[in-house]
Amino acid sequence: MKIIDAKVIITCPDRNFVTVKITTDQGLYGIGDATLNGRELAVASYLQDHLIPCLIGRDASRIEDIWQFFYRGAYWRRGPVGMTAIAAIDVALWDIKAKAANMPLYQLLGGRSRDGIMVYGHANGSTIAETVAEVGRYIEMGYKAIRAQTGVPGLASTYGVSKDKMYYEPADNDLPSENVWSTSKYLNSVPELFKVLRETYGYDHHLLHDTHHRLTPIEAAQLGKSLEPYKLFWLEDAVPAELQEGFRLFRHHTTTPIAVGEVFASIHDCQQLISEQLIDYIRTTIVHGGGITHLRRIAHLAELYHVRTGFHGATDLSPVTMGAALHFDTWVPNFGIQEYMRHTDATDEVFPHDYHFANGYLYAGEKPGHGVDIDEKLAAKYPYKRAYLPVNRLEDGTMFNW
Ligand code: GCO
Ligand code: MG
Repeated sequence: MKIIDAKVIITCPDRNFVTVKITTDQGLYGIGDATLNGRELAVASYLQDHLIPCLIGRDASRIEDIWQFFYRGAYWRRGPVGMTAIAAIDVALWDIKAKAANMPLYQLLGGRSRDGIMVYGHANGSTIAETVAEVGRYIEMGYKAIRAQTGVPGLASTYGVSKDKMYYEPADNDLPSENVWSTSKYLNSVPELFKVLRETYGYDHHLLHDTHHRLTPIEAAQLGKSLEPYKLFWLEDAVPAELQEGFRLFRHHTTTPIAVGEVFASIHDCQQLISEQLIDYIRTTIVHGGGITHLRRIAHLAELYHVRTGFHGATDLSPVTMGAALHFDTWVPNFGIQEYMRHTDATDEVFPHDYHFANGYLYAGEKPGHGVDIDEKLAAKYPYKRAYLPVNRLEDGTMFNW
């Protein structure tokens, strides 16, 4: 089965998405997501200018060989731009293989391990009272797990808190907007949120929180400890993880479960975190971690060390990633949870898909492949629009982590 065409489609139905479409001489095609928020055109160029010329004419069924060709063959390995480009091709090829086998992708991966995929939604508000009300709205919608973020008194804006609630959009400006951050103000406000949430709703629902890489290991230890009475499902990205051994200090001071990894691009970014049992959930997902072929290796390593998956699923990951992730989640033995931020109607129309939400679970569809398509005519109506994530400064003006 020869690859006769491969192209990159860039579209902006409320936000930018980069998609790869690969067509074979047997008339089958597959699609993969290549969206890297705020750096979309770099991945598009990497694909168009460097990978696609090498792809035409290859046998579409040789997924592993093509993966190795692009990974080892690049000489410069593992960066997010390259790994996102490889992931897009990999997912498109798995889509083709599953279509050729006339099977939903999860069957090809090893079959069903569970009935539904537990997801968590994002509740946020500028005050604790507003966030508590939002969590209530998610409980009413049937969610079993909810991430809660709230505004920090004294800070003009906070990560994860948005006006448009359900469709929280992380990239918000043509050039990066600047936010101001104070760790001490933040650390004083978070435990109160979870105290009120548990007093209001009890302990039947899973609650999660994302710190977005803002703390040092000892600050993360303090936060984890102060949240212990509220039994979080996880505390996410408390510490930036370039220094994997830095998690030892954090880990040894708290029993709050730890999640990290949405910005990782390969197994080498989390090998120590996993093998030293410094984390409980690995968040690296298909689009930024080299596709299904590479995520399988991460999941298998994680399984050895009691680490479960908790795939990133923000709105900047397209429905194509969500579809592929749900098939992976349906199969993977050490599944933990799946993030689910809803896409807008315009995005859903450009990417018709057969997964659905019911009662706090998402369900992968039964169509052959990963079940997500792209409406190219509609996609062409939404041209690329530059958009960046915000950046962060401390109150004295020092550049800090977003
Ligand atoms: C999450 C993430 C997002 C990221 C975004 C960056 O947990 O969903 O932290 O909010 O900031 O995906 O592109
Ligand atoms: Mg996050």
